[in-house]
Amino acid sequence: MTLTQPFVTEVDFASGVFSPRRGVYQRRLSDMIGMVADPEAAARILESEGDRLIYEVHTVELPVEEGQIPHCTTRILPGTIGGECHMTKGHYHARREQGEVYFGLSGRGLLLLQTAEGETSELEMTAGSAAYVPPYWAHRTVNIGAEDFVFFSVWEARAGHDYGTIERDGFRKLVVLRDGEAVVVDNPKYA
Ligand code: S6P
Ligand code: ZN
Repeated sequence: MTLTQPFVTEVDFASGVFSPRRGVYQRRLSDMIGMVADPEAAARILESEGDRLIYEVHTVELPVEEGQIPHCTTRILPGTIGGECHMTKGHYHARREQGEVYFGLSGRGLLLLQTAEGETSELEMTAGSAAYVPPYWAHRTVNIGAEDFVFFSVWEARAGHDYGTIERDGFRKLVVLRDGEAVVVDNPKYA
């Protein structure tokens, strides 16, 4: 066990930026090819406009050990890929029994959840929403507004991330823009 020193981070609600800056990573269109419903549409955008930023994550760096509580912000930019709203990759926790809490900071989002047994849930999030991701639910967030959607997450260090299951099977539900409105539809390609 490491004795971690207490620390405080200032969070900008509009952008999710941490001060002082700690860890940051970005996911661009090229990182999302295996996750979007229409990879050909993604390839066309890549060709015509380049590798657009889809989301970025500001995070603290903590040892992966029992009792540590990682936390981060995620900023998802507005936009669509082949009609599908910008979203995170989505994952199960590698340790399925670990849950998580999300807190909305700005913009409008949908939190998509699903279980391996086939249950699904969609929760709307805005600034001030505290959403609970219970154990055993895969989770993905989607920007359904015209501004950045920014939220804060808190989880247990040993939860880990399983992206492979979602990359292989997809999510059961997709969020697409129809006449300017985000709607949740069944994913015709769900394995
Ligand atoms: C971590 C938590 C979030 C996501 C982040 C990016 O357990 O659920 O911090 O990591 O929103 O999404 P993803 O699906 O690319 O990890
Ligand atoms: Zn998670």
